[in-house]
Amino acid sequence: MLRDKAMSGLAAAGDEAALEAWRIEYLGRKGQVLELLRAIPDLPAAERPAFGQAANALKGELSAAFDERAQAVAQLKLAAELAAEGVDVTLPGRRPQLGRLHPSNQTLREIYGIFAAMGFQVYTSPDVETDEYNFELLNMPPGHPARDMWDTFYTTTPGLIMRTHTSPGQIHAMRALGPNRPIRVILPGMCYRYEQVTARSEMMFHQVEGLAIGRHITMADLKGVIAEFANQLYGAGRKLRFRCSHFPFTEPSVEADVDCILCGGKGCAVCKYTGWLEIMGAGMVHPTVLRNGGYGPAEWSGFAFGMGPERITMLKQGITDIRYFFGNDLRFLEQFG
Ligand code: FA5
Repeated sequence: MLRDKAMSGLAAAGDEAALEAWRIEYLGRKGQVLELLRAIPDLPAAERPAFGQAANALKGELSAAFDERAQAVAQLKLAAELAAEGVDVTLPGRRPQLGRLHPSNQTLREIYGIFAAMGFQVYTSPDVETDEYNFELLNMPPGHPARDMWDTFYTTTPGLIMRTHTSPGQIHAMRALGPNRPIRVILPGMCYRYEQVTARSEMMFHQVEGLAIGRHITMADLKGVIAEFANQLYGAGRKLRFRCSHFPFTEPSVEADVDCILCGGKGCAVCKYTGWLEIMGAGMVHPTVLRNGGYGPAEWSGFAFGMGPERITMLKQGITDIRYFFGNDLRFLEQFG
């Protein structure tokens, strides 16, 4: 009778509070089972053993049933909690935002690939330069009028500047890799110029310099390398032309043009109706520069060139304003992936 009542009470206890009330009621110190045990001494002696045994058995049975029920109730509670905070697997997933290469870096990698196939290694040199490397060793002593071609950011440390072009890397490369060995390197990096920022000109932009030094290098090698590069980067069959130019660190100096990739040479707004697009400055390394790099000009010769990947990217992608490149506007950057 007591057992049945206790068991059905236990089955009905659905939470921790009800379980605790049940435990006190039946198994507590003043609970009904201990009451039974306490009543033993009042019983006739002959009935005591059997009664005691039965009461103890009931106590054991109810304790075990209690433990079992407590465990079941705890599991139900956990299941309810999980269901409440659970993941709705039917919701559509959130697409993770993928990073992508900056358009300048994409062009840089393309350039590295083309020159790597022609045996050019990448060599990097510092963004913060000395006046000596940026100008003097490149055949522009203090006061040389050609320095005006590069408006310079000076630092508060005398003689220390932000490099205005990657050409000082030519001297670093020759001194590090020479003197008695041929060199074939490209030197990519940021350049800084105290310039009016316009749609075509930034004050911070990349350049990729090229330098080849050897015993029998001629202008024909320069032409061949640039023609191969132009065909690879802008598509096969490009026409190339060299125009006379001047850089103090090359002699002779040229500027290389390709026929306009947009109008095919007919003339359009991008090529300013000339049919040609300038792609780089270049020339044969000046004997003074060779000497400053540790190479004797009687035995060694070389060519060098310098190009701007942002301008190249603008042409290839039809970007009309260079200021987008470092404006950090995701709407622009996300278009290139
Ligand atoms: C030079 O800086 C020379 N050092 C290039 C050179 C190297 C000539 C080796 C001979 C031998 P220039 O100032 O023209 O040259 O710059 C080279 C390229 O850098 C330009 O064709 C252009 O693509 C890029 N560039 C120059 N100024 C800017 C600017 N303000 N913003 C973006 N790109 C620029």
